[in-house]
Formats: sequence, C-alpha cells, structure tokens
Amino acid sequence: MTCLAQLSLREIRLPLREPFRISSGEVTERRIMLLELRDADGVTVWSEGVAGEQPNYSPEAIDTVWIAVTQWVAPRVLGREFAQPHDVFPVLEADFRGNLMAKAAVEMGMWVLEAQRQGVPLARLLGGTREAIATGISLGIQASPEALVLKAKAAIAEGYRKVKIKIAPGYDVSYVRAAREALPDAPLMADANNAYTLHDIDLLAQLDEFNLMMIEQPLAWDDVVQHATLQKRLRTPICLDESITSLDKARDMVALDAGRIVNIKPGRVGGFASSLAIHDYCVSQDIPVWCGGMLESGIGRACNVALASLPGFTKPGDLSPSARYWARDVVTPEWTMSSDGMVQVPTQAGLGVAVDVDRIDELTVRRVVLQMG
Ligand code: OSB
Ligand code: MG
Repeated sequence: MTCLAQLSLREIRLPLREPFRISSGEVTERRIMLLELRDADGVTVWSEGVAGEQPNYSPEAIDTVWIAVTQWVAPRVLGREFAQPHDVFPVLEADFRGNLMAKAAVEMGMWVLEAQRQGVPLARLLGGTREAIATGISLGIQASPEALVLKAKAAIAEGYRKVKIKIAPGYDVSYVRAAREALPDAPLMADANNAYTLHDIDLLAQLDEFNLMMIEQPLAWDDVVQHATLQKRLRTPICLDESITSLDKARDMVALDAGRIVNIKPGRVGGFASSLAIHDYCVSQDIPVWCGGMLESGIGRACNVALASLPGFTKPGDLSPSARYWARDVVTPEWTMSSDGMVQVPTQAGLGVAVDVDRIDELTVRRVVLQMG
C-alpha cells in the first residue's frame, strides 16, 4: 500500500562539464525538476522529471511539467491509496492526455516510495535480474570528425561498451566514417534525434556501410509509418526513441517493421508501469531494448539503472557515470563505471544511493510544497 501525503517540487540548476549538442539544440546547464515524496508514516524518497528546458525532444519542457504536476498529477495522487505502484499510471491516464514526463516524475517516485517502504532495492521491485549493466556513452555533435574520433577513442579506452554518435545534416557520413576508420571493431551507433526526412533516404542508406549497431530516431519525433519505409531500405536496424511513447506505439513499430530495437526511457513513456509493459512486449517479440538517458542527475540515473536490470535490456544503456556530466552529482556515492564499462545495480533499499540534500539546497532556484486535501 502506498499513499502520498506530501509532494515537494524543486528546480535545481546543474552546469554540465561540457556543452551537449544534439540535432535539436545545445545545453550547457541543466534545469532539473526534483521531487520529494513523503507518505503518512514520514517515509521520504526522491524522483526526477526528465524534461529539458526547451520542448525540442518531446512537446514537454520543465516549465510545462511543473504546471502539469502541480495542476493535474499531484491532485490525482496525493491522499489516494494505491494497493501497488502499478495502479498509479492507469489513474493518471484516465481523462488526462499526454504530459507523460509529468506523469512519470510522480509515478516513478511512487515506485521508489514502495521500494523504500518494503526495504527492497527499486531494481528488485521492478523485476530486475542483473547485478551490473553494460554502459554506453552518448557523444554530442562535435566541431569536426577529428574531434569526434578523439572522444570516441577515449570512450572505448575508458571501457564503454557502446559509443553513440549524435548526427545531423552536415555532421553525419564523414563523422561516422572517421569514427569507424579509427575504431574498426568498436560497437558504434548513431542517433539523429529526428534530423532527417524521407528526402534524405539515399544519404541515410550510406550509413549502412559502417556496420552500426543501430540508427536511432532518424525521422520525425512522432513518426512510425515513415520509419517503416526507411527500414525497408536500410540493412542497419532502426531504433526508435522519441516515437515510442506507449505500449501501443511499440506495437505499431513491430506491426509495420518500422524499427527493430527500442530505447526505453521511463521518463518519456509515463513511468515504470508503461516501461515494464513495453519491455515485456518487446521480449515477447524478440525486440532488444536498452535504457536511454536524458542527462539526468544521479536521482534519475538511479531509476534508469534499476529499470535496465530487467532481462530484456540486452544492449548497453546510456548510463554514463556522474563524472561524465557533472563536477559534482546530487547523490552519494556518485555513479561510477568499472574499467570494463559496467555500472553496478545498487543493493540498498529504494533508489540505493543517498541523496545529498545540502547539495540540492545549494542548487535549488524554486520550490513548492503540495499537501494532501
Ligand atoms: O536522444 O537519447 C537522446 C539527451 C537528451 C535528450 C535526448 C537524448 C539524450 C542523450 C543523452 O543521448 C544520454 C545520456 O543521458 O547519457
Ligand atoms: Mg535518442
């Protein structure tokens, strides 16, 4: 039984160690929503909203998520008794469209709360079976192919099990070719964050030459049908990220052969219940899944690591250690990666890492406390 008595929202500002550039924009400092959930017994846990500053990944952004959580999510959850955290998402979906990142921020917190109450690691509550997760790095668009090669080589030397190269028109074939020539056997992939259309089909087909593990979300952020046309032309598997917002979208992808791999981000699909449904379906269809990231702080990363411990997550996740992004994270211990590219799944209850509230206090720029009733 889980019942939320109080929900505190905060916005923190966390500067990135280096700017992160993708086809739809660049970030130098993250504005991150953190949530503190408390039940009637005083058990307190944290969760994170994954939306960025601009609505350039999905239609949501931190400011819309703030409104949605305050106006529509919190009133549906505060004071309501849930027999199990599985029951939260259906309540949020009833007569309340979209706003999946806002829903996920609270829904994931409810799972963390239940894990904390039961004294079990979040990974175990979700059904995770792995003790450590293979990790990939996501490299933002670089100023030149040479700069990309340096970063990609360094990532492989650090132990990363996969190197994801962000691409966009003008930053694609020559960049991927340079990385492949420098690292002939490395597990490489590309992520376009919807930078292309079907007019670019010949250009995208040139990427087949480089033996990529997959090409992530080449076409529009909400498209499935056109990806099917593209997949017919490509040997390289397409992986959908932005387009997979629900189990139904994953079903559409499979029905149309619009992609052969799914990147599951719990924050994008409305939380853990939806992630588990997509995971189970993909396993039943022999579709590999892996866990993506949204430049989360260590709190969101804990949620991703827990999810990635499920058996269907058979490809390395975008689960870089804290030091890749932050001078100092908001959790202790910080997230680390072994020299063979593995991130350990925590064995402690709940998130499994301690939240550094003093650090969060220093970084907080706004705060609101929502109560029951
Ligand atoms: O498309 O996977 C993406 C970051 C922000 C928005 C979209 C994406 C990303 C990443 C970063 O690739 C992955 C990470 O958090 O390490
Ligand atoms: Mg992506």
